[in-house]
Amino acid sequence: STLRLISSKNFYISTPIFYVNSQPHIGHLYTALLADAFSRWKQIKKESVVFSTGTDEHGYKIQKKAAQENLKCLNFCDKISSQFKSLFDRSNIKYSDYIRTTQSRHKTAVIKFWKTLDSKGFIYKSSYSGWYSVNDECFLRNDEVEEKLDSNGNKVKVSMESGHVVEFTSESNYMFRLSEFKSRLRNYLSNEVIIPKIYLENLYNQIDNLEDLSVSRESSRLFWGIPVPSDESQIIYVWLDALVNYLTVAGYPDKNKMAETWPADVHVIGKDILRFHAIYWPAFLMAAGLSPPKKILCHGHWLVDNRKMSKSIGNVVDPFQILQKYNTDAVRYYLLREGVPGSDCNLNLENFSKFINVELANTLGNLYQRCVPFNKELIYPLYQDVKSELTHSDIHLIDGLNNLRHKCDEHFEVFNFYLGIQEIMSILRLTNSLVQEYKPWELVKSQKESDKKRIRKMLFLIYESLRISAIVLQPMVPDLCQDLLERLNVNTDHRFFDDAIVNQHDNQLKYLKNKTTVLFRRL
Ligand code: ME8
Repeated sequence: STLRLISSKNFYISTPIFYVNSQPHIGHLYTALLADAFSRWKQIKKESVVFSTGTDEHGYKIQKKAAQENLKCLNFCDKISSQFKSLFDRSNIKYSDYIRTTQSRHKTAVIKFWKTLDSKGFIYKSSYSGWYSVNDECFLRNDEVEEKLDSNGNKVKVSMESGHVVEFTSESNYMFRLSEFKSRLRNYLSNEVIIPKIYLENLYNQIDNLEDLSVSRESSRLFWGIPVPSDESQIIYVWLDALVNYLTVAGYPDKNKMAETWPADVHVIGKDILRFHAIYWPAFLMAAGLSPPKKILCHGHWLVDNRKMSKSIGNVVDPFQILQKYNTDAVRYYLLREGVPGSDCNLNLENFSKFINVELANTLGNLYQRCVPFNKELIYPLYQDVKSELTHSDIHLIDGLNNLRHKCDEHFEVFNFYLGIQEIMSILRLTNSLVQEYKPWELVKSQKESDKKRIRKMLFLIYESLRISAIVLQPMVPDLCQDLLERLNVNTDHRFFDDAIVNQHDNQLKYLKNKTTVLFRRL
């Protein structure tokens, strides 16, 4: 076992670190949920996982916001960072590391990383003039800006990508030799790094136009950040600073620690920050002699009633509010059930209740309720008791149940939680319709010996269907599944991938605990 410890690498999954310049919204929660559900699935498959999330706390926007609120930068960051943390705690996001870029371990990592890039000849000083977007903290080429009218009717230049106003700036900066990485980046991306594939094409176009990248800002303008080692007049570019968080979590620069975690297995991000993760970050890592991430999961944005969430429209959804109104599992279920990573998703509160009521309360909850009246003796039949009586439809259901974990795995491994959920619901519906044919409301009153046999068989199927579904539903609705598995009296070490198979060798008595209360209340 010592050998295994030394050679085994953790599965490393991350969310972006979130800017503390605004409060958490439903989009941030979605990203964290995708990573959380994935991480839980890996754990169900008995892999050891490092799952990081946290906050991005340096940069001009934050410096400005803190000043507006009359707070010291760090105090302002503490305040917002703790809101993200409590959102994640409240939502059952089971991260293993919460990183903040203001932590000293992170500063050490950034400085070491900068020095490595510098010593390998990838950084040079140059003066820069061009368009700068304060909001996006990036420079833009002429062909990346356009003219627009602002709310007062004045002509302004804006970034075509983000729509944020840009200003013409001249300053002296350190540059990173990004343009040297074109072919290595193309090669890297050709290895199915980006999931889903649809986000790839646009990246190739961007690589064709790559120029060197400014990686510092004059500290006269921006003080809230990590100074360039040996040149205090410059602050390290917030995106370089932020991206290094993934290394900090992996224990960089400690090689022994890193061996357990690096390279990252998957960075989960929204489409707005794909360029930073799929172009800049791998290039930085290659330059530093480190491996780039194995996969990048990119997802679309949440719209609210088909409109972009924005403060000016006033339709930003506060996740705390919906968590309060519904419950954690309902919110998790809805976002993962309705979210399709390869496209934008639409939040609609009517659909919200519909999914929860139809699928969790009815399909799952009612199946559970079906077996409650039969639970008088508290004893459930074993496979041996029923196997000689199985019909074609019973066997069809059993086959489906035995296959379910593989179907889920296929979908969950590429973050298509919605498809896995659909498989689970479809097997639960199949169970429900089979049970319907047994006419349980008649069976419950019957004293006939032949009916007793039917009851045993039906209960066996219900029990196994509930147990297996609950195991594979754990990543999405952990509390509900824990409750259900406890009612079904399933031991905590039997809630893993390999346990999600119809039990043909069991000799333990099964019974329901806490059977009388409703499993999942309708919204
Ligand atoms: O970009 N729908 O932080 P950020 C879905 N600090 N997801 C959304 C969303 C929406 N409408 N809006 C935001 C930053 N997101 C940097 C990251 S990483 C080294 C540094 C999610 O607070 C999505 O994942 O602006 C997006 O990528 C992330 O929040 C951006 O968060």
